[in-house]
Amino acid sequence: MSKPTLTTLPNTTSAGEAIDIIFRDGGVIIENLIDEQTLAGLQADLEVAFAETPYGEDDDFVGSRTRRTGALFARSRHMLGLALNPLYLEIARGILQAPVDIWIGQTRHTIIPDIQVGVTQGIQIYPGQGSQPLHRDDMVFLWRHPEYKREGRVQVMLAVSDFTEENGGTLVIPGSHRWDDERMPRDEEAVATAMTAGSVMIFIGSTYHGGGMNHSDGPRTGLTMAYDLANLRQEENQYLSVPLDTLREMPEEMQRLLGWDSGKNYMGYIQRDGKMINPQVLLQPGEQPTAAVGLAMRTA
Ligand SMILES: O=C(O)CCC(=O)C(=O)O
Ligand SMILES: [Fe+2]
Repeated sequence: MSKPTLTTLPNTTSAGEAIDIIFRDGGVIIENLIDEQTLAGLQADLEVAFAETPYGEDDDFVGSRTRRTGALFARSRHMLGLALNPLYLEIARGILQAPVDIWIGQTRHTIIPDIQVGVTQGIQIYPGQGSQPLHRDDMVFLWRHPEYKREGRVQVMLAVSDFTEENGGTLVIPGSHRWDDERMPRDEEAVATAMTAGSVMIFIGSTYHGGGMNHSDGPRTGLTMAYDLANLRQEENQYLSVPLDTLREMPEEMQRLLGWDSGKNYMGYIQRDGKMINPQVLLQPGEQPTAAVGLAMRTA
């Protein structure tokens, strides 16, 4: 029996149709989502960023034949062409902004959650890179399935170069968004995302996926960003409430408790020199050690 694959839709599809398919399969491919000018701009800006980005340090998750760059809204004005793409934004809002009913006193209020950008990353997979372990990106929130009964993240993977099975097009397990947290993903259940540059794969945080093995003779370049539920953050924004000079005088434990921290699930990292590092190092005096955080992290 052949494996289930993701559906490919034209960019003229309605958000409603795409959302139905995402809820059915966990993701969908949309052809030529962004225009040629945006694609060319992102290609050029990412090329500059990757030229100064070393390979990742480990093969546990980030890939030692993979370059990763971040802070993409600082690096490219063309990010707006992706982030404000009406179809992607409508799909993200349609999935994430499911209303929540609460009581305040005896009055019932319906809250529409806000959404915000949760992550940006350029990912360039080179020949020789093996496949990434399959995972759910909502692991950063330690999301529980099916208990949470809603989605926390709607992610887009833009093909900056063509994605093929041969060059490491993102591996996805269709339908895996419905699995509980006990079920282990198996490599043989995953299918590669094949799409031309400018097309995207839109998927939800609960779908198992991972970078594919590149056994072609050239790099595969992808750009990912996510819209997340904006309530998954501090109520009072501590980053903007406490000046850096005040923070620097505090014990490290307090700095971490104010949010200057990131753990094994990567939540809160910043990208530096190809690594995802803990923001707490920015508060340390002098030369800053930049040990990578994440699943392979060796220090707290
Ligand atoms: O590069 C890819 O295709 C997917 C990468 C990924 O899923 C990740 O790094 O979380
Ligand atoms: Fe991922």
